[in-house]
Order: sequence, then C-alpha cells, then structure tokens
Amino acid sequence: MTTRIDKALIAEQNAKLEGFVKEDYEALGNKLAREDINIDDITAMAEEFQIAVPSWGTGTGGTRFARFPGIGEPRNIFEKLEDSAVINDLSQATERVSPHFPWDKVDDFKELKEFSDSLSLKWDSINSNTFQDQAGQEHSFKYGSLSNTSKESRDLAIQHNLDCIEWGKTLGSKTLTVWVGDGSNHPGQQHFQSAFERYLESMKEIYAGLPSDWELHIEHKMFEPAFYSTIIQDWGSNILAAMELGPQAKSLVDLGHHAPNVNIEMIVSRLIQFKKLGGFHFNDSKYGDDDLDSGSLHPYQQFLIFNELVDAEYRKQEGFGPNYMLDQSHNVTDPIESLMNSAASVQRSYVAALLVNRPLLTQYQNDNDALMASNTLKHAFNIDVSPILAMARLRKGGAIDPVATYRASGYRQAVAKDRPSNGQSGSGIV
Ligand code: LRH
Ligand code: MN
Ligand code: MN
Repeated sequence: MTTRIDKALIAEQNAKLEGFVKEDYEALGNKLAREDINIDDITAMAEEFQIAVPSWGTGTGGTRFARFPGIGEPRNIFEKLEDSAVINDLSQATERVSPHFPWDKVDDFKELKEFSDSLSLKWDSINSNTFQDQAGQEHSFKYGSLSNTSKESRDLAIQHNLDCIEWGKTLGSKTLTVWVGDGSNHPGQQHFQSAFERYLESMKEIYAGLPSDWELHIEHKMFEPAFYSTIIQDWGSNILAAMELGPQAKSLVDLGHHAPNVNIEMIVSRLIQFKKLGGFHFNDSKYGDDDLDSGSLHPYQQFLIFNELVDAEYRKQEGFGPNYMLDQSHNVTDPIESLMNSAASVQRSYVAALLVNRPLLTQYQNDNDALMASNTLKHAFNIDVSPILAMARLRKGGAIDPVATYRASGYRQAVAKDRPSNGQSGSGIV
C-alpha cells in the first residue's frame, strides 16, 4: 500500500504559518519593488524550478567503514519512488527521479512507469553502473570498464549502457549519464593515451545507440576509486570526450568531483560557451567527494554557479538547458529531510541569482569597477528570499515548512511498519 502525506495535514500545517508568510512576502515585495523587481514574476520562476532526486539518495548512504541504516528505509525502487513522491508533495520542486541501474532492480519497466505515473513522477537521466561487478559477471571491471584492456569487459560495459538507453525509453527519459571509475593506482600501471583511446572507442558505440532526441552526459571525477589517475578526471578530459563524440554528448558537473579551490563557476561558464553543459549533480564538500547536503558549506559558490546559469538564460544562450539533479550521501540524517532541504537550497541560489541587476553588473565590469561589481553580486546573495520560496510552495499546494510538516505526518514511523530493515538498502561510497 502506498503511504502519502495527507493534503489536509499539509493545509493544516500551512494554516499556522500562512499569515506570517504573507506579511514577510509583502515586506520583501516592497523592498524588491524599490529595485524595480516584481516579486510575483520571481515567484512564478521559482515555481517553475525543478531539480531531480537521485533514487540512491533516498536510502541512507555510508562510507567504506560503515553504514548506519535508519528505520523505514526504502528496500526497492518502488519504495524509493514512494519517498520521492513525499519529497515532491512537500517541496514541489522535485517531480523527477534519476535511477541508477542495476542498483535499482527492475523486472518490468512498463510496470515501473505505470507506478511512477500513478505518483505523478517523471524520470530524469538514467545512470549506468560499470564501476563494480555484478554477481556472476563473466568479465570483470576490476581493471576498468569502457577503457579496460580486455575487449570482453569493454563490450559488457558498452552493452550495459545500451540496455540503459532501452530501459530509459520505456520510462520516458531523454538522457544517459555515464560515470566510470576507470583509472589506475600506480604510476606506470596504465598507458594514458591508449586507455583514453579505448574509452573513446567504447563511448562512440554508446553514442551510436543514442536516439536523436537524447543526450549523453559524461561525468568527470578527479579520483576514487582510482587514486593515481582517472580516465575522465576533470572537465578538460570531459569536454574533449564530449567534443570528440558529437553534439549530443555533453559534460556533467558534480560539485564534489573537483580539486579543492577549483573555480567551478568558471568551468560552468566555459561549458555553456561551447554548448557542452549537460547537467549537474549538486552536493557540497569540504575535503573531496563528500556528498554533503547542497549549500550546507559553500552557499556563495552555489549562488555563483547559478549566477552563470541565470546569465545564460538572460542572454538566451543557444544550446542551454542543463539537467539539475542532487547527488548526495545522507549518512546521519533522514534522507527525505536532507533531499527536501537541499532542493530548497539549490532553488534559493537560483532565485537569488535572478535578483542580480545584470545591466548594472555589465556596466561595472566594463568600467573595471571590481568593488561595485562584486557588491552587486553580494547584494543579491544577501537578500533573504525565504518568503519567495515559501510562497512558491504554498501556491503549488506544497508545505510552507516541508521538514516540520514531514515530521508532523509521522511518515517515517508509518512506513517503518511495512519496511522491516534488511540492512542493505542504499549504497556504500557514492
Ligand atoms: C560518483 C558519483 C556518480 C555515481 C554516483 C553514485 O562519485 O558521483 O554520479 O553515479 O556517485
Ligand atoms: Mn555524481
Ligand atoms: Mn560522486
């Protein structure tokens, strides 16, 4: 039986806060009006904003040391969808789910599509997995998948990606995201150029199987599981591969996959300029690929990334329309709460970036007025857009305070009765 959060409960919880939200919204509306910004225009854009939930993010994550499962964790893709529906019902910003195969075990894709339709959920990018061996796998990925020296292993990895495309067609997806762990752990272990050539040859076969209205997103990551070299270690190798493959191949930026202090917003700008920005995996990190909740550590960086994205929208940049997705590991929080918080955090960055006075910024840039250019961005970042986010949710039938409403619903305790822990759901290191 599918458990949902009662609309009456959402309305009851909202009723307690609605008066305050309206007061705050009016005050912010007056403040923005002084800058010639119509708050309702911004709220309408906030209502349009969507970011996909990763199916694997609905389970508790973990590290290679341990995983501490919570109660009532989803045990399969159907239960992950149920949790995703709750996230969307309350946050009204996550109508898409991004699956990961074969982590998400599916016997009948038509049945899965009917189930997601019944929850009013859609499917975002399909993630393939050739970074581990499956039970009984004949040709191992121990020494890589798409770049493996063994043709049999490469063929297996290619076929899995082609299968992902077929499954995605049934689900109504339009994107395949390929991240591989291929690389080396010892200097000299691998011939860099030959390995990259093998990777490109394999990717060309996958690209050839892509329907004409699909995109192939390549995700780079500096390290892990390989700790000396990684085949697509940064945006340089990523864009080279995407350019080699063709216009339907684009780069995907996972915020946790760069060296510390790398200027990610500038990478985003470069990819936009060359029509190669495919999408994002949002998360935050302090040390490496920590997969912390989005905006929990570097909200200004997240805002600066959206400054580039909104700038591209503003300039009507050709070929621009990236997929937004969360990719986080929730080790100590309820994943539903973290995902709702993170969706709102990313939406906040988007809305704040909409408030940047772009003609003024351009003028300061042209005048080389570094201080005022920087202040123009900071001014928008410092505006508390919470009333806009709350109003957007309220107008769409979501919760003014998603976490409080979720807690009041007792959803997790209710599903825990039907979902005895098997200690296995979720993934290890993601
Ligand atoms: C790799 C990664 C990639 C995988 C996911 C589980 O670190 O970010 O997106 O598919 O984690
Ligand atoms: Mn990722
Ligand atoms: Mn990652």
